[in-house]
Amino acid sequence: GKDQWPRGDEGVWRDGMRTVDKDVQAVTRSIVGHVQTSLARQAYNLDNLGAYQAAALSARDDLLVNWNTTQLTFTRKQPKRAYYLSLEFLMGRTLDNALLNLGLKDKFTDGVQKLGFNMEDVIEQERDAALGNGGLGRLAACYLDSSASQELPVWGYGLRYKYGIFQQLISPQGEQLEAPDPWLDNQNPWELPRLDVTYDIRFYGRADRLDDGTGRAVWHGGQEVLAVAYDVMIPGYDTASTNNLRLWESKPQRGFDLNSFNAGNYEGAVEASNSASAITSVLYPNDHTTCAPNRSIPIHFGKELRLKQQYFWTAASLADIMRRFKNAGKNIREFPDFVAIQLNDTHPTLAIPELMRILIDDEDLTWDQAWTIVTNTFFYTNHTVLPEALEKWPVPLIENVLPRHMQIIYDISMNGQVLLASNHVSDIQLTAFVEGQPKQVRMAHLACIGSRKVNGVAELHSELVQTTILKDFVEFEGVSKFGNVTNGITPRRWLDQCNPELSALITKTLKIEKSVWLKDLTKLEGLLPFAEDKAFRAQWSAIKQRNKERLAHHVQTTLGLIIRTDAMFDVQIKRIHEYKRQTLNILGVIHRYFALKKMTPEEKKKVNRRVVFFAGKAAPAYYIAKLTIRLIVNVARVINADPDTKEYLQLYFLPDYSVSLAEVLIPASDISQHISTAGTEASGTSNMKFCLNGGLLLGTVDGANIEIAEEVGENNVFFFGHLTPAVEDLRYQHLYHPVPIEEKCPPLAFVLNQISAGVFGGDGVYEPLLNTIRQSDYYLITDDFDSYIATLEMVDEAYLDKEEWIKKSIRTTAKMGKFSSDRAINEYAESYWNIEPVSIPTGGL
Ligand code: GPK
Repeated sequence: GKDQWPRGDEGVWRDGMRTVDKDVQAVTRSIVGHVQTSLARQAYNLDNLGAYQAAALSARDDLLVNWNTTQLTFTRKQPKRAYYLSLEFLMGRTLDNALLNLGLKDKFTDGVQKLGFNMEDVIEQERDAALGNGGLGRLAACYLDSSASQELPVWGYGLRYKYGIFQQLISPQGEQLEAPDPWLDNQNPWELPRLDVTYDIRFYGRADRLDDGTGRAVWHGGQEVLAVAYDVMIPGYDTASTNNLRLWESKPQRGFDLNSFNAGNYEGAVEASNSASAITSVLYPNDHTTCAPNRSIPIHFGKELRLKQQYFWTAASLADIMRRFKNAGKNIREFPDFVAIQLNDTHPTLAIPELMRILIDDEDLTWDQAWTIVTNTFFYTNHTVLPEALEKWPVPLIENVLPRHMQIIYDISMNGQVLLASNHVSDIQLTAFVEGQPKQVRMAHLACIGSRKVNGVAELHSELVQTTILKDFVEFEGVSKFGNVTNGITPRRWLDQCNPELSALITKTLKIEKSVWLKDLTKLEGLLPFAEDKAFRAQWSAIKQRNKERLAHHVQTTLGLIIRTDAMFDVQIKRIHEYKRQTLNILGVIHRYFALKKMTPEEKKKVNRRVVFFAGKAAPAYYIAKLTIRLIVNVARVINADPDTKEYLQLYFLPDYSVSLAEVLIPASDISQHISTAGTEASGTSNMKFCLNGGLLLGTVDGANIEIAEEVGENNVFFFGHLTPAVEDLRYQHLYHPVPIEEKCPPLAFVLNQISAGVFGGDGVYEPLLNTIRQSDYYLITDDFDSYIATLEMVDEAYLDKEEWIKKSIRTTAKMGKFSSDRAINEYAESYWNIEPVSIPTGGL
């Protein structure tokens, strides 16, 4: 209506509005315009980086049109919205994805070419936005893509780290070195600074309870830090719907503290401003956080800055959500009817006491009224049951940094106890606290008690959440509070974008529009009959071959290594962690190496050639994980140089694993390894990506591997190892009835002894790593080694039957429909958040 146009002549406004539909000429004009004005550069000396920047600015203009329309539509319609709070968003590159989602990829490719550039080279100029460690952060990114693609009103909230996950370098000795990731150095065209959207966030000071019987308190004094919003546009696929990811930057409230400046304390003033900026300066590089790998020293013990990050982000996000809610003119009691907040792991759990604080201290609600609102607003997703990864914060630390929140947490705990007593539940040691000196708050317990629903990320994992870490709560609150949402991945990035040839073949074969099957991935089942079609199989395997060549080319240009492509590509890429068992894989490689050395030339001719790839980062303080990298690199050095074996076995550790590297590795893989100790990998998501691209799966009966096997059929995956129920008992046996490895598993003993003997150098450096296996062997390497080796041999045999292998590959892709993140996000929208799609008009308002 007229009231939506605040000033002037509507026709003149409309006339000036940009739209998205463009021809190639509009694209080239827009790019040239940005070269000329935004970049202030000359056509004659424009390099690839400049071309990328201009193309990105042009695509950004298009995104902004849709983004504006979407946000205005939400403001007018006031639908219930969901907010995804995640400390990590592992976005990767944006340009290619944005163009594909906008349907402008071909036009830009043409346009860029007319201007003398190659689109692939231009795309390669972009730095990854790597604001995450691994699976948890990438899941958040896939969920944003799916939310926008399904026109769901979902915003992400996170932190705008100045430095993302560290850059990994490998020293000549094979050691991991960390360098900062200055991803913002070349400007970031994908973010909009919102210098007008700011909040003051308090730390420290005092909380004084009022004596008026209301339970209210006043929190005052301490330090105030400014939160500034940066918005990142999240385009949906084949829709105008473009959501928002709001990232907060911390700044000193005023450039620096004028009072101390005037008092002549210049250094003190600058110090205060430094500490404010420090909050969002760097992503914590620990995956499965809180505890050091020796399972006794908490990494975050006393890590005040991490706690400040968590509060800064949750407080700014809640203030923003509350402001938006209030602008809509609703009554505070209706909050849960318009707002759902998803807690991605326990990192944002402080949002629970923070919302209580707002409702009680600022909105004058009673405790019970506030608690009803809170427990109908939040939803909590657990991502791990590893005991050492569960967040705990020392009470004295919270008391100092967030005195009012500590009071509220105590009150939540006390109320829980009262409820318990009234329910005659006597013997469970409830809720938020553990004993010990100092006392610690168990964040998973607080997140659970303060949420409407709690879910795990794959069926087995969700079961384990209910029977182990949150068992008491299931008893206390009832099983209906607990659920499962199996993770998913976006088929846009993880098939269409990273494997364009396969995507084109699928479209041609299914005879339906790409935009249809990419949004209903179960349509892939239509590929099943083509597994029997020889000509189709030939095309399928030719694409895999070209993807291997693309990877080999990438490795050659970036690392200068020559990789043979007439071999099976065997890939394990993920964070380096004992539970993920990269050690099992490298020990298997060494075993294969010695087996090859013993063979006659005749025997070798029958061998299946293998190229084994590893990639992944280790947390900088995770000593054993770093040793694992060092071992892999040094084994590679020996194996790749050995004339007896190098034709049959090659091994590479590719440094600096990233989303962009995954996009090259995954489509090239024949088989990938997901070999965690049973019950430890909550879900895994790269397993889904490999299978979607026709790679077969070698894995344990763990996480989403199980559901993948259910979909594709057990005869199309390679499973090995002990099952979850056996794990506890095996660990007990290791401790109380240990059997020497020489007896238990002689081939493994041989491999370990070769490493100790220095065959791969190192002068004894690997002993601490080997001792984790020789001593308690917590992750069951000695128990699973034999079946692992036997299964690797089955894989070899299967691969030698080329046609059968391709059939398995096709069948695998065909049955991956379930693992689209569209399905997962719909489950959250329907069964958790209770939100509905909002259709967005194309071409602006
Ligand atoms: C789980 F607890 C954590 C963590 O700190 N970081 C992380 O990436 C992963 N995860 C799980 O390890 C994966 O199994 C899972 O697929 C992923 O989260 C997403 O749920």
